[in-house]
Amino acid sequence: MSSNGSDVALYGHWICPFATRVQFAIAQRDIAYDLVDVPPSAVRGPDFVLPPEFVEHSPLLEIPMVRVGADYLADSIPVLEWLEQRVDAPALLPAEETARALVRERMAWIDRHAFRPMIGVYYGVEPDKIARASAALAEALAEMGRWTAESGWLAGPEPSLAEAVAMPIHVRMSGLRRLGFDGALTEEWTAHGERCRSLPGWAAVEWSSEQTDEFVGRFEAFRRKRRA
Ligand SMILES: N[C@@H](CCC(=O)N[C@@H](CS)C(=O)NCC(=O)O)C(=O)O
Repeated sequence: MSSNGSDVALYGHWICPFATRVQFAIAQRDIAYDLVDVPPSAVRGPDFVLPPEFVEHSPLLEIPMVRVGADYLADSIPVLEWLEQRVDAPALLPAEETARALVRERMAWIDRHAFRPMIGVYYGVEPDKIARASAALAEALAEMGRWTAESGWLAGPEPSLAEAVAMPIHVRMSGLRRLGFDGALTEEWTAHGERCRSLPGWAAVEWSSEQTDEFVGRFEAFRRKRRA
């Protein structure tokens, strides 16, 4: 049992950007949790055995999955929302309806317009595909930078679940660069990244240079294999 009366476990892995969203939110809200390391299938060693409760409760066998007490849920954005309801801790979703709607709209926008091209950059094999994903990502990050003009944050006056959804992009930016992301970043987006680094949740998700190297190395190997 944690100090806030909940009992939370995150089934995830550092390299998974969807798990990073949830881990950031949990840490930012100062929720005590256990981390159960479940690497994505491409990263699992041959002897890795999936925890039985993960097999039972993650319908697509995807991380992140979260347990609160005896209940389980998978899928990052629903999990972020669920944790807001289930765990009594500082909120990242505002109480007021209009403000809440803005956060939700922006989470969905980031998922579609920034996350997809971000994944397109590192899963890209052909240079023209990588270049197209890169241009789309740069455009999305410029738009997100514009959202921060007023308050410094993506959706309202405080850090919110929109920050949680976007955080993996900041975490892996230097890796994305090495994998071919060549878009120009706006000052607003870069300043948002700096602001995010000062949040308490950042330390839980930040990558070491070894983690960046591993991320880059895995996707370089993936490209070599595909091109062979
Ligand atoms: N829509 C899901 C996507 C989660 C997802 O794609 N997770 C990947 C790892 S990054 C996964 O578990 N893939 C299955 C596998 O590796 O076997 C979410 O937002 O949580």
